[in-house]
Amino acid sequence: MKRILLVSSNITTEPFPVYPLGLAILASALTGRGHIVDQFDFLVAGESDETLRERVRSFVPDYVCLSVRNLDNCDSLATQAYPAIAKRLVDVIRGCCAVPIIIGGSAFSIMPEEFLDFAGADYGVVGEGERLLCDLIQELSAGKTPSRLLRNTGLIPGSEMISPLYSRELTGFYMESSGMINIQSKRGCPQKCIYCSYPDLEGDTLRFRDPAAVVDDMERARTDFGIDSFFFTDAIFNDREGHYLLVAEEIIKRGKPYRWTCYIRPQGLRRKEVALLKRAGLYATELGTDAACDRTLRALGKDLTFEEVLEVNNAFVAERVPCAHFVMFGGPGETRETAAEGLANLEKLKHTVVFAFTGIRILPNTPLHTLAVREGIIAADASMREPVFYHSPLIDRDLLYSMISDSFGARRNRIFPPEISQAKRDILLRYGFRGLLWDTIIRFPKDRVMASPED
Ligand code: B12
Ligand code: SF4
Repeated sequence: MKRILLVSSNITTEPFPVYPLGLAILASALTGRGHIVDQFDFLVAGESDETLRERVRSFVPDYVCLSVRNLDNCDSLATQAYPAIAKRLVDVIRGCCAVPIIIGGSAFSIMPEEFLDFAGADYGVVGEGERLLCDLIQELSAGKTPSRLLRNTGLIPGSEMISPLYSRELTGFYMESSGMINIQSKRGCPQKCIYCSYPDLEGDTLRFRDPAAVVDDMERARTDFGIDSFFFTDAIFNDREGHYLLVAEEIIKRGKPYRWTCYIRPQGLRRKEVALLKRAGLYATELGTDAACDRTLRALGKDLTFEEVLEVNNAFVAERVPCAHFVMFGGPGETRETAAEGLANLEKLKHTVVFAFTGIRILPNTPLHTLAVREGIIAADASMREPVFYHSPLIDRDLLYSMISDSFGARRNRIFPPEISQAKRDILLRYGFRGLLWDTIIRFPKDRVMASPED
């Protein structure tokens, strides 16, 4: 039995602070192997190095595990980068104890070799960590010398995925700051969008948890911590096989109401499915629309059409469930014409919110990276740790910026540049609202009296 301190390094509060679910899963796995685990969150600790030092000194760990979620905020217009924080925390931990430091998490796993060297941790675990971390600690405790960087040889089947062990201290903070806790009903994504690292992180086949186990986790969170609001962190909630409908049915069957939200791929979802999700507690959803016209959707490998996006939007409006579209302009193939076509298309999306971004964060091991190398935008061996964005060479960036700004105008439900959304959020937070918050902007047809003209 060892004493293991888990540390979340994520301090990003935009679009809202997110519960470190990875930490809760690692805590569950390690506790299951008989270890004593403590969960520390640098954001909850007010980003205080001294508080971390105190926790290390008082807990006296045999191992410290650092979780790194984000590389940056993916906003080309107001970039923030986070790897330096991970490095700083490694230094702080080293300065007050001499135990092995193990690093993992999505940001780390996107560029493990480079990140391990940069942060200076002792060991790194790539991808899902619950099994490998337990094995690594067993080996180290047995005096063996495992390799510095460990990779999974196979992915954990859905039926063997374990429940998270939420921490009281952390749930209190996140319910207060963002009004929700995270949960996962599956892993993996079979789509091949050219800029995306999710299939690399989670695998390209869907691995489903038992819907009953998922809802058991929700019930336990309510019983233990009074939580009834969740975000499903699945890469795509509405999988083609329809597992998501089974999860919704299971929630309904238990007869206990929850509020929850998720990420939806805007394809193949009709009013019937939306109605079921709504009955199960879906109160709003974010749509991975990503591009605004068929040419750019195709260039991004989205495998969907704008007509399909429109149909899904209309299904949400018909059921009066707020939805928001996230759209990136300036990707491969973007020209003045496609931008104009895309902006005209977005006007067809009624009773919704649109968040627009320009440029696409280039991540290693993606087709976008290969394209950017081919087009001479980056060198093949360039470090991707600090954010580099793909901007279509076929349209001037300032022109694109003003086209989007002019088209969106001052409308409350059209958000560009992305940073203005935080100012709007801050106002709502001050009034005591919690959750996604953009959903409070939307007015459906019956609410016309309160609607702003553009709705
Ligand atoms: C759901 C999600 C969201 C939701 C979160 C909602 C919520 N309430 O949580 C929303 C849409 C709001 C969101 C927002 C953002 N996200 Co996001 N998000 C995800 C997603 C799909 C899943 C994250 C998750 O919770 N997974 C489930 C948990 C269990 O997995 P995990 O944390 O990775 O942990 C496992 C392993 O990593 C590992 N592990 C983790 N820590 C450690 C530590 C050690 C020591 C070890 C051994 C192992 C280990 O073991 C865990 C269990 O298997 C990932 C992509 C992905 N597929 O991973 C992107 C992802 C994490 N997001 C990303 C980004 C950039 C963001 C934003 C900055 C975007 C933006 N500008 O708004 C914000 C930041 C939010 C914040 N405050 O941090 C990036 C981060 C990397 C990067 N490019 O910088 C990712 C990887 C997507 C990507 N490829 O770009 N996100
Ligand atoms: S963008 Fe969404 S649908 Fe496309 S590969 Fe990534 S997770 Fe899958």
